[in-house]
Order: sequence, then structure tokens, then C-alpha cells
Amino acid sequence: MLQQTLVVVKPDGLVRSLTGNILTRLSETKLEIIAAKMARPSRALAVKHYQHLKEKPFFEELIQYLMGELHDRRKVMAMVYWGEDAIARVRQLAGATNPEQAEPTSIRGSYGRVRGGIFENVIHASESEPEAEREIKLWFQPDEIIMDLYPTTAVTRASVTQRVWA
Ligand code: IDP
Ligand code: MG
Repeated sequence: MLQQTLVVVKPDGLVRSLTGNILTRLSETKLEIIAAKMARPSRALAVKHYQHLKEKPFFEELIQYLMGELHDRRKVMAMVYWGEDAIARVRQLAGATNPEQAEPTSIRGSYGRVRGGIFENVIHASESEPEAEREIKLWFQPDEIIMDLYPTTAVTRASVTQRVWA
């Protein structure tokens, strides 16, 4: 089944210069990267991204983690991977949520650690097709993705102000 999945290299992955290692590991899947960007997640984005965990005692720390506040580095790398069974294959390579229980050869098993109340597990990967759709639409606009994944509509906004190169 052809699928798309959201992958985010979390701030600990960036601070520890693990992006190259993580992308190399993900390249084993032969999936295609169809969108990629550096992003500085706002609190609103982080809260929406992890909305399913908002009742958890570690939620506030988790939001700070995704925003980069725990690592003093406010950036993440967000990507969309596409191809056969993309969701399960990326999850498999990522490994279990708790890095101490993840397969030692998995990405989280290799690079993750438990620090404070949070599993610092270097990578996010969508869990299901509905979650992948919700997350991809949260992180990316249609024109930032090189394939047409979901239906779009065209809106013309004459009064929108945006920055352009001077
Ligand atoms: P997932 O990232 O494997 O899909 P989720 O349950 O969606 O796992 O949790 C999102 C993130 O929240 C995890 O990647 C991890 O960083 C953190 N997290 C989840 N459960 C715990 C926990 O029990 N203690 C500490 N951090 C957790
Ligand atoms: Mg999850």
C-alpha cells in the first residue's frame, strides 16, 4: 500500500548532529522524501501535534521538548516520506517509544535516551494513516510537497502581506 508519513528529527537529534545518521538509516527503506524543511515549532503547533497526549503528566515537558526549549535549540527538521508501507517501515526503523526498550539497532535504540521525565528519542514518525494525514496537513502546506497527496482548494487572498526578497 502506497502511503505517506511525517518524520520529524526532534531537537535532540539536531543538537547532537544526528540528522545525517538518521537520514542514512531511513534511506534503507528506499522510500522517497517528497517534502523537507527546517521548522521552528510554535507552542500552538506542538500542542496540536501531540494533542492525543494532553492528559499525560509529561505533556508540558513534551511540548517544551518539541519546541527545542529543553535543548536550547529551537529547530526541528520535518519531512514527508512516501512509498510502499511507509508508515510501518519508518516506525520499524525508528523503534519503540521508550529508547531504553527499543531494539538496540533501531534509530531510537541507537541514539535515544531518557532524560528528566521525557523519552528523548530523536525522531517522530506517524502512527497510522489518519494521524499521518492530520500531521502532514499540520506541518506542511500543499505547495511544499512535490506530490498531490490530499484534495486541495484554491483561495485568492488579495490582502495577504508576505515577505519577499528585497
Ligand atoms: P511515539 O512517538 O512512539 O508515537 P507517543 O505515545 O505518540 O509515541 O508519544 C509521543 C512522544 O512523547 C514520544 O516520542 C516521547 O518523546 C514522549 N513520550 C511518550 N510516552 C512517554 C512516557 O511515558 N514518558 C516520557 N515521555 C514519553
Ligand atoms: Mg505517536
